[in-house]
Amino acid sequence: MNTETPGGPKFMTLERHIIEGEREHEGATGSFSSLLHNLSLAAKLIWREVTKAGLVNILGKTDRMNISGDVIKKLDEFADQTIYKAMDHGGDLCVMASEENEDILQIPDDYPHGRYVLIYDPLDGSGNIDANVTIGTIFSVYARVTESGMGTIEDVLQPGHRQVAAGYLLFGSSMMFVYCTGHGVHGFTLDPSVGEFILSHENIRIPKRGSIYSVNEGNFDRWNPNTQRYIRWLKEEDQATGRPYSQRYIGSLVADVHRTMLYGGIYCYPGDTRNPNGKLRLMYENNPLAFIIENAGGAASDGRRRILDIKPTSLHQRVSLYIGSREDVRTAEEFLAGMR
Ligand code: P6P
Repeated sequence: MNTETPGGPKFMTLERHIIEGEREHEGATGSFSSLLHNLSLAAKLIWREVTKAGLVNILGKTDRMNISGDVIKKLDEFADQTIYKAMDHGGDLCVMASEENEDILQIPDDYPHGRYVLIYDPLDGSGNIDANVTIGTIFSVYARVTESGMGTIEDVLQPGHRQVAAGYLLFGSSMMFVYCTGHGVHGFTLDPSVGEFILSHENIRIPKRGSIYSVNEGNFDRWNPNTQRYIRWLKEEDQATGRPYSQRYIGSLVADVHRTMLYGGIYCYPGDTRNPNGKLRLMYENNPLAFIIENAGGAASDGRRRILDIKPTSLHQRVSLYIGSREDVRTAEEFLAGMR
């Protein structure tokens, strides 16, 4: 515990933080807390395999592709199954949806059905697994819209502004659990010696403008001219506006967005001539990260519309993403609208 500097982050575990959050909601049944607790257990189980990757036969590919055409890695499959099994019997959920599965995932009939919906990307950035680069899990929680019983696609296809919570797990030099229930964004770092997530980043706030941009410039020739002009503008010399920006791109969305939230700047995945709506999935990636970034004081758009206002039309639909510091996202939107 940090006793030298009074006023530093209080010594708080994720469990305690969840319980205190529950107490602020009159009439809370504890179901939401139970959901988050079970998710934190799944996080530790996935982390245990991620740290062993390379030592046991958990690396490499399966012979399956997901609906989005991505080859499913063994660790993807492990993470997907671990989350489902950790969450299916708690009685908190009426339905789930995973980026690795084409359709919604029903709760087994013999388990109770609850009032929440869990949508998750079990292991994002999995192309980096074999190279030991940071990867992550992204999750999103909604309240069901149907009355009772088995959840339906209607419970899942909700606009992002209806999320009641969102978060991500970061498997990097240390393991982090970052989440938001609409009252600030809080990061917890796993202390493996006690197996507890300890509050390490309380109430994360993103700078209103940064000096880092994060995009795969390999796609430059396929972008539309306004997108190309924006990225060129970031690289021009102009001390008055803090340019040129530095370029950082890990190729793991969770890691790139986490850095953007802490340091400021912008992460972009633009549409292009090959993928007009970009590569990232609205329900599994853009919505949860937009909910988090907005709660940290930032912004997230598809270049024109606020991500959280987009009404989803299909489970795996892709949407371009510009996410980060509020002023950086606004500047990007001005270029994309041809206003600059
Ligand atoms: P590209 C990983 O597959 C992912 O979904 C995100 O984690 C990452 O930001 C993006 O794709 C990388 O895509 O086209 O730059 O390799």
